[in-house]
Amino acid sequence: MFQSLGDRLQSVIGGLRGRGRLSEADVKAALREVRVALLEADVNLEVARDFTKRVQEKAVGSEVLTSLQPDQRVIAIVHEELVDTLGGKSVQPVLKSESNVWLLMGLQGAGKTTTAGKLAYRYKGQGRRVLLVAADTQRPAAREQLKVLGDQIGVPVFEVHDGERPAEVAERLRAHLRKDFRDLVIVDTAGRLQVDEALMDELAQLSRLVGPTEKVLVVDAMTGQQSLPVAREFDERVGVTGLIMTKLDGDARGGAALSAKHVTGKPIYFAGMSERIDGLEPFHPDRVAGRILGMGDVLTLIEKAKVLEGGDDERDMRDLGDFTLQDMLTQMRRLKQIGSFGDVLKMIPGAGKLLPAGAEIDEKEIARIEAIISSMTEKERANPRVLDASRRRRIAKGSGTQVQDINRLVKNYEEMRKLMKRMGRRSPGRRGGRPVLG
Ligand SMILES: Nc1nc2c(ncn2[C@@H]2O[C@H](COP(=O)(O)OP(=O)(O)O)[C@@H](O)[C@H]2O)c(=O)[nH]1
Ligand SMILES: [Mg+2]
Repeated sequence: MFQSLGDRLQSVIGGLRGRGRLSEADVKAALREVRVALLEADVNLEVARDFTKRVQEKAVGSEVLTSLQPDQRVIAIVHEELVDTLGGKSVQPVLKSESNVWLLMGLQGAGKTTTAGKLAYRYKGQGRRVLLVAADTQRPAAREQLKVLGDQIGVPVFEVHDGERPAEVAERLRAHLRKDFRDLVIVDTAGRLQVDEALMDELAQLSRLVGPTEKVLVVDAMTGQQSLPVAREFDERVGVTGLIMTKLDGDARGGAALSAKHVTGKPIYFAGMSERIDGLEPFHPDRVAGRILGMGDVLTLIEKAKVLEGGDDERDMRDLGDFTLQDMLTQMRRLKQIGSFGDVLKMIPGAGKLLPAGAEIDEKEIARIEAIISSMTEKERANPRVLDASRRRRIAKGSGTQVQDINRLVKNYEEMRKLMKRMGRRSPGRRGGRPVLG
C-alpha cells in the first residue's frame, strides 16, 4: 500500500539530509515535490494543496530552518500532517453489548460481501453472536456468495427472497431474531454499477425499517479518489456513519485513503488488505502514516502475531529495543503464516527498503534466512556482534549458503534493530493504550 508515494516522500525528505541549514526556498522547493508526489498518488487537489501549505507553515515557523538536521524535523511535521489528513485519531464503529445492526452499502464490486464475511469472522472471534443478512433481493448469486462465506466461518446467514419488499424483510428478520438472538447483525446489501434511484429508495427504506446502529459505506481504494463522491449521495439518502476502504493492498496508490476524510467527512473504520477472510485491519491513521514514511508499523505487526499465537505477548511490546536475531526468526516464522512475506516486511520499520526494488522477497529467501539462523549457536543469535570471519564461514557451510549471505543478513538485522529501537521509543500506541475494538 502507498508504495510509490512512500518512496517519493522519503526521497524528497532524504534529499534534505546532511545539507546543513536550509533556506525557506529549499523548503518550498521540497514541498513542491511533495505536492507533485501527492497528486501523482491520486490525492484530491485541495487535500494536496492544504497539506503542503500546512507543512510549510509549520516548517517555516519552527526550528526547521535553524536546525542542523532539518530532515528530522520535516519528517516529523509531514508525519503529523499525514496522520491528520488520514483522519487523525483512529475511530471504530460503535459496538454495544447487544442489538447492533450494521448496514453495509456501496457500489457493485466495492467489496461489500467480502467485507461482511470479514467483519463476521472478526467479531465472532471476539465472542460475538453474529448473523449475516444477504439482502440483495435481485441477485440470488450474490446471496449465495454470502452463504458460502458464512458456512466457511460458521456464521448463520439470513436470506431475503427474490423481489421481497423491505418491509417484509424487516418483519421476517425481527421474527427470526426473536427465536435466535444475535448481538451483531451485519446486513450485506445489493450494489449497482452506479448510484440509481431504485437502489437508493430500497436502501433508505430498508435502513428505516431495520434501524441500523452503523451505516457503513464500503469503497474501493483501487478506484482511487473518484470512488469517494458517491459518499455524499449515500449520506444524503441513507446516512453514512463511517467508511471501510477495501483493496488497500496491491497497487492502490493511496489517493482514496488520503482524500477520504476531506471528501466524505467520515472516518475510515477498517482497511481491506487482502481477499482473505482475515484481511481486514482497523484503520489507524498514525500507523498508516508511519508505513508511508517507512517508519514501519510495528504495532500492527505485533497485534497480528498476538492474534496468531492467541496469547499475550507483553515481552514483544516491552523489549522492542532488545530485538535479537532469534526474535527476528521467531517473528518471521509466525508471520509466514499470516500473509505474503513482502507485505509483512513492509510493516517492519525501514525493512521496506531491504526489499530489492520492485521485487518481493520470496519464500526461498526466508528459508535461506531460517537456515542461516538455525546454523548459529544460541550465543551468536543473541548477540551477532560475536560473529567474526571464522564463525561466518562455519555458519555459511552449515547452512549451505555463502559468507556474503551471512554478511547481508547481519547488516539487515542491525539496521532493523536500530529502527525498531527508534520506533519503540516513539510509537504513539504506547501512550494511547489499546483501541476499543482492535
Ligand atoms: N485484494 C483485495 N480484494 C478484495 C478486497 N475486498 C474485496 N475484494 C475483491 O473484490 C471483488 C468484489 O468483492 P465483493 O465482496 O463481491 O463486492 P460487492 O459487489 O461489493 O459485494 C472480489 O473479487 C473480492 O475478492 C480487499 O480488501 N483486497
Ligand atoms: Mg455483493
